[in-house]
Amino acid sequence: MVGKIRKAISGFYYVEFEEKVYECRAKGILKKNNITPLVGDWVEFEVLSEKEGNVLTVVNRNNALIRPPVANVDKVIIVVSLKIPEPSLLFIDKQLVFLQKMNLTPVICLNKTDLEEGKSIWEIYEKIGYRVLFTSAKEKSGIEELKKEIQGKTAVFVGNSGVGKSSLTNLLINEMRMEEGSLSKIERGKQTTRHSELLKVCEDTYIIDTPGFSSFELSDIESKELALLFAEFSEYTETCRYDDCTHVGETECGVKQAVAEGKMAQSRYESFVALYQKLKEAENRRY
Ligand SMILES: Nc1nc2c(ncn2[C@@H]2O[C@H](COP(=O)(O)OP(=O)(O)OP(=O)(O)O)[C@@H](O)[C@H]2O)c(=O)[nH]1
Ligand SMILES: [Mg+2]
Ligand SMILES: [Zn+2]
Repeated sequence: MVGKIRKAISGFYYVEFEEKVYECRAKGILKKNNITPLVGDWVEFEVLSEKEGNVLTVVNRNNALIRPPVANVDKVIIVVSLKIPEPSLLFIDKQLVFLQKMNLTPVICLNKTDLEEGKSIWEIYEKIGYRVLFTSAKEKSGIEELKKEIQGKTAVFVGNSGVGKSSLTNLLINEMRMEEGSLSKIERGKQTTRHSELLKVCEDTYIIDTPGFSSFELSDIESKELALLFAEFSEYTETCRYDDCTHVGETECGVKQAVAEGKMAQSRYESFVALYQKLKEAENRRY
């Protein structure tokens, strides 16, 4: 039998199969092969009783994120709070680098527009070519746009704690379910999310609500490939004096020039340098 993992909590996997959920443990073979099942994974499992089972194998994944640990996502929504908590551009840029590396193009959702406009952040990312949406879960604005983004997909909402992931998730689920008129509304409490959970919105549409996190390590990325993961850099690197320009110490650098001429956002460059130095330090420690 093949089911989908809806939730993973302290060694238990909640596997959905034909509208029923089985509480499963992972069989030893998975641990031996160092495979950790993730929320969103399709798994082969055996039924032990009415409500229990064992996960036997993980079916091939399309992709797997590390932070948050989820698999088989079609769409990543980076939720940013425009105020309370204050947005961190470095955190956004780091997320973008990580997702670029994974070949996933995220949507940036600027939430809490009732508290702050956020036009300047919108400009930075819209200009690079990212899809940037404005929402207010409080005023229920921008929800239509968000709906269109996730329709027919498995979408994961990521971002710092308190930015509004769960609020947006709940709104979307209830609105989309009402339109479809089949599944019942959900009432989830207003609290800090502790576990990632795959929620069925309506036919073919799922949302994974995840716990917030503010720091994570960029692993498996080398300092010298970082520039390639900053989407807009390629427009400017042609005019770098050296082919192997790091865009950090060199003076005749197309990227630096673009910043000086106001073509590229200063904040993006600052994020690049901060992340580059972090990666470099880690590399120096390793070798
Ligand atoms: N003013 C305002 N408050 C909002 C908005 N969206 C969410 N909030 C509030 O912000 C707080 C945090 O919202 P959550 O949806 O729990 O945030 P979260 O991202 O799920 O947080 P974690 O589960 O801790 O990661 C709650 O008090 C919400 O009511 C919004 O658009 N405007
Ligand atoms: Mg939450
Ligand atoms: Zn350069």
